[in-house]
Parts: sequence; structure tokens; C-alpha cells
Amino acid sequence: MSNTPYDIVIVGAGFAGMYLLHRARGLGLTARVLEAGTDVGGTWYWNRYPGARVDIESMQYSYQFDEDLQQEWEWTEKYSPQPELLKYARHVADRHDLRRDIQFNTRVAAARYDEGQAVWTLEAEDGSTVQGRFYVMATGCLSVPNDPNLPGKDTFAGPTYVTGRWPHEGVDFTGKRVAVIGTGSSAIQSIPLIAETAAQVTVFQRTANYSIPAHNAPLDKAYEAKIKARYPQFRAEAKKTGPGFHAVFETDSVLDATPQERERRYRERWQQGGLGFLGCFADHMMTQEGNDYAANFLRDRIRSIVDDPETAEKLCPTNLIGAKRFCVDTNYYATYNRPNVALVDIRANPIEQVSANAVHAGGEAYGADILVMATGFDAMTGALLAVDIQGVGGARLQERWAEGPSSYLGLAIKDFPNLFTVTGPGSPSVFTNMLPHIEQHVDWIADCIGYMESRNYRRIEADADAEDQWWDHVQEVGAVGLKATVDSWYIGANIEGKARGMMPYLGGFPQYCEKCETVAAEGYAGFKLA
Ligand code: N01
Repeated sequence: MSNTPYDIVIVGAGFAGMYLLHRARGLGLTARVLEAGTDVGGTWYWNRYPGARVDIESMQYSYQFDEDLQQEWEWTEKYSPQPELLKYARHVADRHDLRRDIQFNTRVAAARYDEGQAVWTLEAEDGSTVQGRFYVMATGCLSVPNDPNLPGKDTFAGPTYVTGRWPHEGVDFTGKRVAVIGTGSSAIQSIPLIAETAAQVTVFQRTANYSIPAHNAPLDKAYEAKIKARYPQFRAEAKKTGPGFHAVFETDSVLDATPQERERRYRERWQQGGLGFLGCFADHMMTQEGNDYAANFLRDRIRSIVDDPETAEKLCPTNLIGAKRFCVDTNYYATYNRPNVALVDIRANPIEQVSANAVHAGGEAYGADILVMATGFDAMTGALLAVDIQGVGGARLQERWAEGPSSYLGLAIKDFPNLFTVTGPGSPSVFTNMLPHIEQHVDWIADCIGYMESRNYRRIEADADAEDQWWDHVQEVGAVGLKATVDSWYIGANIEGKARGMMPYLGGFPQYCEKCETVAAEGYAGFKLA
């Protein structure tokens, strides 16, 4: 690595890092992207497990900064599979000649701010360093896998695969006995496909999840043409919705509807499929009674799909619907009707140990040749804390966030000057359509740096009061309704010992964008510029 300070050093070559590099060039600035993988794509580079696909329509989960690109690119399916998303990321890298400024195979271990020189020095795991005046963590919200310590896991004789670090050459399950740990989105997408070739699949479920059918299909060409005819307006409309994507969000209360009307809407949404399910009423997340109506409807669907009543009951979630991340599937529940698929309830019968060729739970040994860990991620903070980031006055992010994160707008942290986080804790992030939100954040950061350059400012830092007030607001909004009452990765509950607190901002994407715009329009209110 060179030690010439770049204007901007960016960590991560996913959709955020790629676009920021493009914006930096547009500002006439030098930028270097450091990426641990061997190629661009971020989430879609690492998550190559069978069945991995996006659960927001691809016509909406895509870049909008390049109008020619969004007109020319043709998605083949309503919800794109991982290989197509990776191909898209690679295409964008080629189209904008990004790779020449991206350094692959470089995992950043530490970053330190030198106040005298006003420069960040980033150190990679191999000891090499690179410097930049600005430093941006574009490392994603779900990029550090959770690796639970199952007793005896290291004694397992066969291969262990982690969904978020899937081998590039793929995995051949033919004739194998596969143990899958976890039943979140990654498991729900992969289990049906693993079961097609494996001899036996045993799923170890701690918490049953609600899943809605995707009803994925080849992309309707007429629909595509209709959107492309007015793409910028279509995007602008999406930005005005709470989660930042098009879906019909009704405004009336589930409590006021007749049983017939509730049933009618739930059936309609089930037929449509996808993440918009709960949008058929405004307030599923406000009362237990309202939540129960939707939850009961889905439990009935599960019972109607799964033949074995005992398995069906185990698959019926008992917690609130919508508090944990909704899953979207293709044939998930029906897969349990296959003779080669079994479900083990490890809430009732916890895993005792893993041995050379079995997973032991409830006194039974379930034979396995392959172990699949679909156990999720150290969400939101994992990738930021994986780097030892040191700001001014001895501030260390790992210490600062030991009791939970705090940030101004999910973009900046007091005592860490010239450091920006893309979709960090305190921004809507995982409650929105990630790609438009990434673009909004990158545009805000690039515009801010452009503003500083044009006025000869060299340093920007979140003001302590502004950060505290914003974080209080994030917690206040996060406590409204039922969402925070259920253990989920949104509140850090999936990682042992992790501090609890709502990490994403639940106040809505439009309100958040307006706040960011106001802050910028007021000369970066809540920031100290020097
Ligand atoms: O991870 P998860 P994921 N012993 O955290 C279980 C996005 N995503 O990778 O619920 C036994 O949801 C855990 O059990 P419990 C999406 O935002 C999107 O599936 O903690 N089990 C749970 O069942 C999603 O929410 C897409 O009791 C253990 C599972 O492992 C997020 O990524 C696709 C355990 C983890 O589920 C994460 O999804 C995939 C232990 N020690 C992912 N520890 C799409 O776009 C954990 N578990 C469609």
C-alpha cells in the first residue's frame, strides 16, 4: 500500500463503497477502497448459499444514480438471485472503471486519527497502511457472521459452511446428511434447495419465524417497460414511503375491521406475497390484539401446508409477527412434507453437543455429514467494531460502544473526526430498501465533503449534544409499539453479551431524509466544522 494520503479512504466494495468511489471521482478527489474479498459486491459477494436472493423487487433494489444504467440493465426475475446481483455489481464496476481504485484481499484491522496531521491511518491485517483525510466505513449492516459456540463443533468430521461466507465453488449436497442450524431468512431460503439433493436434512430450530411466499417469477416485460418509462418519478415516489419501497400501506386500523375484511386482506396479501404483508393495516405493531389477527392467519396457513400436525405446530411462531425480520420464501413450509426433511425443536431440546458425525439434542443423535450454520450476523455494529478505530483524546470505538452504539444520524460519531459510517446505527438502514438508502447516505457524505472542500474546512465532527439528542430520539421512536419487546438482532439480542437497544432508526425514511437535508441546508447543523 502507498502511504500518500488519499482524500478519502473507503472500507468495503459493496454497493456503498462502489458508489462513494464514483462520487469521490466526480468531486475531483482521490479515493482508495479497501476490500477484504476478491471482488466487488459486498453482501452479494459473500452470501452465495443456495437460494440466496433479494426480497425487495429488483426494479427497486438497484442503483438509480446512473439513468442510462437503470434503463439498460434487464433483470430476469422479479426478485433477483444472488448470482445476478453479483453480476450487476461487477457490471457497474466495469462500467465506471472502479476496480483500478479498489484494493482487494485487504482486511482492515485498525484505524487511527492523527490530530496533528489531520489524517486517518488505516492498517490492514498484513501490517500495511494507507492514509486518508476522510475515512468512510461502507462495511454493511449484516456482514460479520454470528458464530455461536456449539460445544464440540470443532470435533465435527465433515465440512461446516456458514451461509454468510459460502464457498465460491458451491457445495454438493448429493447423498449427504445435512444439519442446518438456524431458521432465519438465510435458512428459509436455502433449506428447500438443499433438501432437493441431500439424502437427509435435519433443521435445528430455536425460534420459529413467520415467512410469506415470494411468488417469484420471470420479470414481467410490460411491467418493466412501464416503470422504465417513468423511472425517476417511480424512485421519487418510493422515497416518500416509510420503508423506501413501493407497496400499498393502508392507513386504517386492524382493530376496526370486520373479521371478513381482515380475512379478505390477509388472503390478498398472501396471494401477492412478499414483504408488504403487514401493510394491509396500519397498526399491527401497536397492540397485541391487532398483532394476533395477522399471526393467527399465518399460523393457519402453516397448518394448511404442512402435513404432519406435530411438525406444523413446531413451525408455528409464538412470538409477535413483524418484530423480528419477516422472511420471504419459496416452498419453505412445503419442504417439511418431504420424507428427507426433519425438524428438531432446540428450544425444547437444546443442542447438547456436536460430535464427529452427529448433532446431539434432547438425548438424540442426529447423523450429519455436513453442518450448515445459518446463525445470522453481529448486526449493525459488528463490522464497525471489528476494526480497532481510535479517534481523538484516546477515544476508542470498541470502548465507546461497549454499552451499545451511539451516533449522530447513523453517519458520524463524536470524537471521531472525518469518519463517516454508511447506514450506521441510528439510521433507518435495515428498515428500508437498502440500496436507495445507501445512495442517500453516500450522496449526503459526498456533498458534505464537497461543501468542506469548497470552503476550505479540514475537519468535521459530530457535536456531543447533537449526537446525544439524536440517539435519545432513536430510542424514543424505537420504543413506540411492540417492535422492541421481542428479542431480535435489531436490538442486539442475538449475540451473547451484546448490549441491548434499538439500533436502526424507526422514524421512517422520508422523515429521516428530511432531517439529513435540513442538517446540510443549515451548514451541517449539529456538526463542528474547523
Ligand atoms: O440470520 P437470523 P439470517 N443456537 O439472525 C439461530 C437479511 N437477509 O442470516 O431466532 C441455535 O435471521 C437463530 O435463532 P433465534 C435479513 O435482514 C436477507 O437468516 O436467535 N440457533 C435464528 O433462527 C435477515 O433478517 C435475505 O432463536 C441459533 C438463526 O440462527 C438477516 O439478513 C436473506 C443460535 C439466525 O437467523 C439475517 O438473516 C438472508 C444458536 N446458538 C438474510 N444462534 C433476503 O434478502 C442463532 N441461532 C431475503
